[in-house]
Amino acid sequence: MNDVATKPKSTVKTQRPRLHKVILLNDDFTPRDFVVRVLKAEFNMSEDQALRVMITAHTKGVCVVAVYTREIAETKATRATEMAQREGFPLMFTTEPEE
Ligand code: TYC
Repeated sequence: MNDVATKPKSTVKTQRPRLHKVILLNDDFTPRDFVVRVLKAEFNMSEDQALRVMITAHTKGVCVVAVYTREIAETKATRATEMAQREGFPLMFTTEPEE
């Protein structure tokens, strides 16, 4: 048996990092199949998931793609936006902190 006095429970709370949303914005120029291709490539989505997200942004104007810690969300949003810029499309991904 353990005869060492039990440590009092710590009152220090572990802080979980705040999560940030990656948001896909609609535009009138980027082809639908290119949006799907970017979502699959950068966010590891299936064809089905990517189609749903693309159609939601297309009809509502925006769609939350995924949530990550801040640095990962920003890196993915930048990479996905740059992928479009290289092809001459105005497709935009932004990030915002979750409440
Ligand atoms: N609206 C674009 C079109 O009609 C397709 C599109 C969908 C673009 C979603 C961006 O986030 C977007 N070609």
